Amino acid sequence: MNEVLEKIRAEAIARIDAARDMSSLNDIRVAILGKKGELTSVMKSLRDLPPEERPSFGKNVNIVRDEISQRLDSMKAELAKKAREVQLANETIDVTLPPKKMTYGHRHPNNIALGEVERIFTGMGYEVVEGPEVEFDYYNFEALNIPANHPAKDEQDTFYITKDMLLRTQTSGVQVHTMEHQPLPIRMIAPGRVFRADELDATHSPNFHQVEGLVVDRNVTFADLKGTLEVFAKKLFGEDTRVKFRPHHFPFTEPSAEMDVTCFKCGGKGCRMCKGEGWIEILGCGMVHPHVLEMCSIDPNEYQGFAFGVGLERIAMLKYEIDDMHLLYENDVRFLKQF
Ligand code: 2NM
Repeated sequence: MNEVLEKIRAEAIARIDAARDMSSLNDIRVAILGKKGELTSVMKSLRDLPPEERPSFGKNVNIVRDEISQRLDSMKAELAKKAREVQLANETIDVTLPPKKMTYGHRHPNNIALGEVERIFTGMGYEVVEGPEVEFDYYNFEALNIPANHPAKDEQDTFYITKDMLLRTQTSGVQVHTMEHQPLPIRMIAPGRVFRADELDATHSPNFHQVEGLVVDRNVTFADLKGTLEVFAKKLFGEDTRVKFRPHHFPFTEPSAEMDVTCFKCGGKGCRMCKGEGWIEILGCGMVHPHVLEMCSIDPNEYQGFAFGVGLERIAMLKYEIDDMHLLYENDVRFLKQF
């Protein structure tokens, strides 16, 4: 065989045998068999040979080309097989390993408390109604009989968005919307987020949650209010709980009261929980002011209403004995999963 051919053949075989990956194998194929490859240029030199030598030289080029080509193919198959073996070894799964412990999220104490409050009132035929957190001044203050010069309207206490729009400071606007649009009678609670320009401390936050309730019907009296809220207190804090009403003032109710419950920790004897008082203040309430009913086109001579408002954080903190409100806003699962 021609010396040049033999040199190409020997070098090619050596390079192929030394190749360790697909890309170097491909480089070798291009360098030898490609358009500008060594063997291709040798084939092009065929026309420089005497005519009688051309057939045997051509035949030899083909033999060498076939041999190199076969060698490339078998090396390619071998490398692919090795790569697959490495891959399989890496992907081996030890099914006997112990499982990883999964950590779950947890319902927030506020949300657990809300669930209880909702269950108690829906059980008494109340509907749960939601409304906007951004409210008109009219629905948050004016329709609730809160006068323009009332201290609660101060920019120190209320987040205003424009002159007549604000972040609601109570959910009462939802009751006003309901009284304006729903047929009577009404039995509803309105849970939701409310906003006050307070600094966050152990018992205050600039945004917290309230549940307010409203009943409007014929022949509704303060006795209905007392009976309803007593049932609520017993269901929420235990059947032994007793309640007491103290006169209070709200612009939107007349008469108004605050309700205390006997301390569910000490039963009324006095302890750290109730600060030695035996009683814990739990909510504000009252008979809906006739002027509030009138502004919603409800005739106070025909219909009366009672309403109340509770702070959800306060209920959660009492029920689950949480003494710092910060904990309710940090959402540390180690804290949350205790309830
Ligand atoms: C409270 C206390 C007392 C109240 C009044 C009304 C409405 F819209 F019917 F006038 N909704 N909520 C109310 C009454 C809220 O929160 C401490």
